[in-house]
Amino acid sequence: MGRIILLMDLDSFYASAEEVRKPEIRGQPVVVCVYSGRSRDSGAVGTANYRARELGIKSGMPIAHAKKLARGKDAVFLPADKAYYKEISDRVMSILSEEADAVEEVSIDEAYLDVSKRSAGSWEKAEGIARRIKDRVREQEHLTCSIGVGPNKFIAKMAADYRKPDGLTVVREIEAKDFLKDFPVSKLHGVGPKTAATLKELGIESTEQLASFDTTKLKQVFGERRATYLHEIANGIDESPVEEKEASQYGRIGTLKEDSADLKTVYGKILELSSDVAEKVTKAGIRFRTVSIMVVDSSLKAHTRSQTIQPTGDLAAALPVAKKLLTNFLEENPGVVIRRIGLTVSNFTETSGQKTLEEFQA
Ligand code: TTP
Ligand code: MG
Repeated sequence: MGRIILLMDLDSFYASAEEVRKPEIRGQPVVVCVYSGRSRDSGAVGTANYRARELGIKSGMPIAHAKKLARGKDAVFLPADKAYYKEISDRVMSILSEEADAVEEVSIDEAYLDVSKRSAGSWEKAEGIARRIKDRVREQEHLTCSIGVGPNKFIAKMAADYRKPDGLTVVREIEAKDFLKDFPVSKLHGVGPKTAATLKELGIESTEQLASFDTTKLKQVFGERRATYLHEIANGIDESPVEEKEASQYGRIGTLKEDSADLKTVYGKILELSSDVAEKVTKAGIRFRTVSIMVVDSSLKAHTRSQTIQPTGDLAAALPVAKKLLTNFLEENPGVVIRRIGLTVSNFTETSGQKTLEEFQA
């Protein structure tokens, strides 16, 4: 049985996250800035919403340049609030971990999911899972995402980028080569401007050309490893597995049988979810420092409460902390009724090759 892999990417993530908590800015161009702190406008654009992209504003652009493009356009410039985006990201990743056999976080707003087992190799089932993820993320976080479904990570990624925002693109194994053939090589995931320029010198511009190019010649130019990689992706081949080890958090979120504000009932659900989280922590061999509860109330507003503790690899140590966080939440929010509850541990002290989610920091 072949694999079925999904890639989920949140749409204009930081900007959309700001629109969620500031309804008054919805409909305006929104630019989220990562300030370097040197002078007033030094730093780069983290992201721009799609309205602001229409003005030519892009991720990575100097803030001063973005301000010029936005002059007279009623645009909103906001500083990035990473802690807030990470809370949302953790809750989304928890949804994903409920919907997949394995999840590999790629960045704060992007993850690969292996759904081969649970879809039993059925593309219809896999598409159903993708739709359910989109619905759940929209309902719980009021955010849209784009999902690509494919026979491997590379095709899933290309499919996710194909239609954005709010896209869902399924590329079956038999359609993969045809799907890829008209892409310019510069648009292939993993091919940067330097590689594209070298390929152009060889007369290769389309993926179709790369797919059928003489591999011996390709190896002379790029070396064995890189040439094999390029040849394979152009042919829609990518054997790399979805690897859980790079997760920045392990969590599970679940829906209560009935909405409730009763500590015992809600904590009972946390206990139920905790065995899955414990299993992941043990399997990954990590120690965590932060325990969080994720609450979605009956009006579908999402909340996170966290506490830092001594590093531990034992989930049992997280349970009284989660109970305390829940008790405090209920006390601080009288009248709020809980619909969904989650448990997350994060802030790991030992992982193998963990990628930092702060990699975008300027
Ligand atoms: P992306 O997924 O690359 O971009 P995006 O979610 O904003 O837009 P798209 O709809 O095209 O997916 O990156 C995720 C977040 O990472 C983004 O919202 C902000 C942050 N980021 C930076 O801070 N700097 C950068 O240069 C990039 C590319 C992203
Ligand atoms: Mg994104």
